[in-house]
Amino acid sequence: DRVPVRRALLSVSDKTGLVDLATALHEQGAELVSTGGTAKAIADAGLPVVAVDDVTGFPEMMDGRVKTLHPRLFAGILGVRALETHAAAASEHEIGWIDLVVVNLYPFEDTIARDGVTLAEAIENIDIGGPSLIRAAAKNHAYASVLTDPAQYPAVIEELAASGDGSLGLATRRNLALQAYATTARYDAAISGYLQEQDDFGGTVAATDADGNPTGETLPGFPPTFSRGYVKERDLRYGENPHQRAAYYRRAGSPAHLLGGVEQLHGKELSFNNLLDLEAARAIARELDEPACVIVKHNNPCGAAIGDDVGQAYARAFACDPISAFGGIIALTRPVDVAAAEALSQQFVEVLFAPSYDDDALEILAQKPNVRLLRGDDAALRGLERLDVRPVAGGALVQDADSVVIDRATMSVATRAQPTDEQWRDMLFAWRVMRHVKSNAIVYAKDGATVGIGAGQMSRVDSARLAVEKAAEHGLDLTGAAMASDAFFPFPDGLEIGLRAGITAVIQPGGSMRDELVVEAADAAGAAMVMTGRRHFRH
Ligand code: 93A
Repeated sequence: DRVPVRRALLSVSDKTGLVDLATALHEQGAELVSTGGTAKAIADAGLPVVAVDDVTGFPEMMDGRVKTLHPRLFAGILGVRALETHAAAASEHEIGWIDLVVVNLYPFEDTIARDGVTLAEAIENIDIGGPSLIRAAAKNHAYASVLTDPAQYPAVIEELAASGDGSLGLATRRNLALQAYATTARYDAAISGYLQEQDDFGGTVAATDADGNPTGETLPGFPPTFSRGYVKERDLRYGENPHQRAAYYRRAGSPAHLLGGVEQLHGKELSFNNLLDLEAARAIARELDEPACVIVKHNNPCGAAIGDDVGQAYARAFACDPISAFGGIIALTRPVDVAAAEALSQQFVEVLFAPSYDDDALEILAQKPNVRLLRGDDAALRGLERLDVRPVAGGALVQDADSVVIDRATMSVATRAQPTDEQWRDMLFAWRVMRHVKSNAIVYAKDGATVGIGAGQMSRVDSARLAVEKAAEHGLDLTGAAMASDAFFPFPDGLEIGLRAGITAVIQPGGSMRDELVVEAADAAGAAMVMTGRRHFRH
């Protein structure tokens, strides 16, 4: 099951390691066939090389768009050596077998990662001949081998030398074929992902109003097929539980760093759950322009607050639910100073995420060996995640991310009482936090800090009640607080729990058949109610 490499086709954009590989192939007697730039690099190293033009009888043409797309090459790769008919066709058309294809592709991902790249430049960097060669050789791995990455060369050079006859084994060829298809799959996924984010590529859909009637406008649509390539960035020790395997993948075409640009400055390796909760904490922190702190446990916030500085914001976020905050994942929106570091180091923190750390602050925090200190600039990420994808049996559900701008101007007051400026501030703050809380979500906020969070209950009334009970347990007074509800109150009962606890302002989408009763309940208590017209479920 070993195949000696007698003839190799080399066509590489990344010339790293090329000369070493070509030398090894030449030394064991293989003929080298190559495209323009690659042939030049091989010839410059003093090795004999045949130009593809001399094999195909065609010049490379159309600015290199057509170089290797020729039956002399493809038949040489794809022919089944053991079949007499294939062998006869090969000799009739003077086709020589190609036993090894070495190709790495036009750097599409690097191209689109460059600032200011145009669509035309990106398109010119879509490799056509390369993936075809790779796929052909991978298909015919019974006879041919395929290399797609300089990192693969050393092991192959070693195997060629060790074999004695310059051959590669079946296990190697199979493994290389698998890697080859992963490479072309990722390559096309990067192209598809890129085009997906360009205007005018997803077609259009007819816009409808809330009742489903066409408005006459058209909107950009989702592409007919949804494909996104992911590339493994690192293995994780385990998943949500120790018996689950796990890894972190980044999207093909996005830069090769952790989670969109996070740097770990200190502490243990990040776990699967750390990364999951960090995502939740950062999403809320990105909503808040002020100095702010968000503490997340199990993907829900257990406290969030704005303040004069992040130290104060932390203290107020922590006060919302000090018991749950133990071992929390914390995101801050401003650099960490000494005062904040001192406050934070009083608690058991699993992960701390901030735009930066003052030197002295870092020193204080780093005294704890385990706390994972992360630095990341999230301003650049705002509004970047456009799609929300969730796997379901046999496929995935895809929707726009719920990143629509929260704008007071689109909201209306439904009660006799008009909200004060402070009530507006607390309602809007609660609203921003609330849309990241699992439904049914109820958030109570006062003076720019959450004072009660009811998350993930199957009944809205339970979320409203649990948050009040926890606030009482932690000695928090809801008198004068604002209440936010992610969807309308179907009955007044949920709202009444808040009103009895002392809230004086409530923000909710409205739109229930019984809105009138709900407004009546608010009016009876003298509370102000704002209708947003837009709900924020997070199931
Ligand atoms: O434009 S292409 O898609 N047309 C082709 O026929 C073709 N054949 C190989 N690009 C093609 N290639 C690519 O050229 C290879 O995948 C490789 O990335 C590059 C090597 O070109 P050179 O040897 O001239 O540097």
